[in-house]
This record gives sequence, structure tokens and C-alpha cells, in this order.
Amino acid sequence: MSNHIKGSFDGSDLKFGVVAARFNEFITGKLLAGAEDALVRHGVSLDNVDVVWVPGALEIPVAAKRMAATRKYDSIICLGCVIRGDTAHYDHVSRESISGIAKVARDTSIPVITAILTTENLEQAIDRAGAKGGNKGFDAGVAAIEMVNSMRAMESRAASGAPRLKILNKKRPS
Ligand code: INI
Repeated sequence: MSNHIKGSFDGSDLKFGVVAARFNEFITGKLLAGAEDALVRHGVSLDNVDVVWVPGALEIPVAAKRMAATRKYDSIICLGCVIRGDTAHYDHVSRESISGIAKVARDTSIPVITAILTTENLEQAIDRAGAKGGNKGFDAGVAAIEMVNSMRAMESRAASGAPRLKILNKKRPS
């Protein structure tokens, strides 16, 4: 039978960075409240949560990258809200911010969690920021804790076994 590695939802002693966009702050403030609620309910102390505000969703990736580079956070949670307007700007902002955040996670190996709402209108955003669609900030907080603990569990299991792919460590014949 295979070994299933699962992260716990215990956030005590974990430290989080949050990057929140001021654009559409009416919504992102609610995402932040949801994320903090999730963290606290899972044992995180708010003393261990640092929140950096940036102008808009496009600025989130660079701030998340700088936070990750400090190596002081177990996970970084990104909060933004992009609402479709009359131009193609929406497409650029949503695509660049979300793909930029995903790249930070890959480049730094730190779980970087995305709660960037991309909606057709304000009503859809409200639904997802604490109304009938739940609160995507809360979901992001829970996902951040699970990811940290699941990566830790995987690493501690891997550390207990013999190293594989020994051939890679051998000197190539000249
Ligand atoms: N930023 C957002 O976070 N949401 C939006 O809906 C949005 N729209 O629609 O323009 C937006 N634009 C600002 C952008 O993120 C940058 O802050 C700005 O372009 C400066 O670089």
C-alpha cells in the first residue's frame, strides 16, 4: 500500500507573510479578514503574520518574491481583486498577477497561496469575499497551513529513507 502524506491543519508556531492589494480594498480587506480568521482558528498567532500592502494586483508578485527571499515566512498568502472593465486591462492584470505569483512559488519553493478574485462584476467579488460564495481569503489561509505542513511531512519522511538516484552522485568516467 502506498504511503499517503498529508499536512495537518495545526498552524501554531507557523509564520505567514500576506501581500494584499489596495486596489478594490473594499473587497481585499474582507479577504484579509477571512485569511486572518482562518489562521487564528487554526492556532496561528497574529504576531506571526506580517501584512504588506501594495497598490494593485500587478505589484503582488514582486512583493511576494521579496518576502520569500527573507526566508522568514513559512508561507505567503496573496490577496487581490481584479474586476472586469471595458478594456482588455483586466486580462493583463489577472493573467500577469496570477502567473507571476505561481512563478514565485516555483522559484523559491515556498508555498505561495493565491486568492486573487477575477470577476465579471462587483457582485461576484462580494459573493466570494464573505457572502454566498464563502471567503476565498479564508480558504487561502487554510490552504497555506496545509501546504506548509504537508511539505514538512514529505520532507521529514524523505529524510528518513535512503537517498535514491545514487548514480547522479557518481563521477562521470572521463
Ligand atoms: N489592480 C487590481 O488589483 N485590480 C484591478 O481590477 C485593476 N484594474 O482593473 O485595473 C488593477 N489595476 C492596477 C494594477 O494592478 C497596478 O497597480 C497598476 O497598473 C500600477 O502598476
